Amino acid sequence: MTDAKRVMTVKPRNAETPATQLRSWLTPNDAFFERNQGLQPDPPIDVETWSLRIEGEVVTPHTFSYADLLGMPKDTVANTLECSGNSRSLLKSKAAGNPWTIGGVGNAVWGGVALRHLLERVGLKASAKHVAFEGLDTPTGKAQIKFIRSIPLAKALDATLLAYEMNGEPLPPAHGFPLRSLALGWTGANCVKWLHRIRVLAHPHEGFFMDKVYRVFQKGMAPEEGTVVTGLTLKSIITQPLDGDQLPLGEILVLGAAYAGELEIADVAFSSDNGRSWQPTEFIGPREPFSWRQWRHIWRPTAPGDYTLLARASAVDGRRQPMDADWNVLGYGNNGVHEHGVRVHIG
Ligand SMILES: Nc1nc2c(c(=O)[nH]1)N[C@H]1C(S)=C(S)[C@@H](COP(=O)(O)O)O[C@H]1N2
Ligand SMILES: [Mo]
Repeated sequence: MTDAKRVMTVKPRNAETPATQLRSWLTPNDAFFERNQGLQPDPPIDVETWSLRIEGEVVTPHTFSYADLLGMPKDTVANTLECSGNSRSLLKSKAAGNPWTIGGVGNAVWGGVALRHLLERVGLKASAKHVAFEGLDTPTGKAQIKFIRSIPLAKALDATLLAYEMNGEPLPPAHGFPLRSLALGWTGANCVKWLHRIRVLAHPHEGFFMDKVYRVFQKGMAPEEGTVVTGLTLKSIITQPLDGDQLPLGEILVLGAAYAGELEIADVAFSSDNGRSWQPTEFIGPREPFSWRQWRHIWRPTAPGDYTLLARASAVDGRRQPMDADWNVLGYGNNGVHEHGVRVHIG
């Protein structure tokens, strides 16, 4: 059963990828985490009747069909997608939200059209500043608030993909079929599924999913005063061995991944003595912008006992993963080294 997703809520569906499925560079589509504020369109959207409308601060609003998009220049981009709340349950002091461990993340190769091409087609007015994305999922809760998120125009033009393929297959219904946005290197909340409308705005979109959540704030602050989540935080995870494993004394292959969104990982250090000393690790697998690096280390414990294993990533700009997470009310961006420690028993 270790390979099944861990379902946290059923309606809407929120489920995380098991650590065993985070050991390869590509996360299989059927193991990829699911995060939903609303209900997935059921039955799946029909591409014959579906369309994508682009309007707002544009010169010529336009409606694109699925065939129109397939006919445009195709981009294929590897991108690690992570939920802002990933690792929340590992925080030392509790934060509200889905209790993710490390599995609210995955890496895939996405096929689609750069949003820039569509924005060039419709033409931008001088007033264009933000780009809002709207999906076709059904809102839950009494207030019936749609999941609408906007990103700055610069990000929309530089590094945003409208994806219709995931790991070489049509985008699966759970991940936004027929089309989703991907603000490359940014948290999942900036990557709207079941996309059907894009509005170019003169200002950020205002609404629950912009102003009350997906912001980093402290107790006593209004959520609106917090900063909006954007790029993934610099982080490493250990995917083998698993927390609580009992292993015989001998050589142990330690596996993990490290990622930092728009920033490249420089190296990952490993400790088996709770951070007193550090050993280098070795990268394995592809190196692509916006994607995690897989790493490994051969650990040779010399005595039986209980050990805490830690991994610490550095980025090319010299930044290092913090030893302890910066706590915030909604528990976003947990990248603490200690929080991600794995305890094992040897012997
Ligand atoms: N339409 C829509 N898009 C959405 C969401 C949603 O609830 N509705 N959830 C967002 C969040 S918070 C995350 S983390 C990612 C998760 O993408 P996945 O389910 O494909 O892993 O989708 C994002 N896009
Ligand atoms: Mo998320």
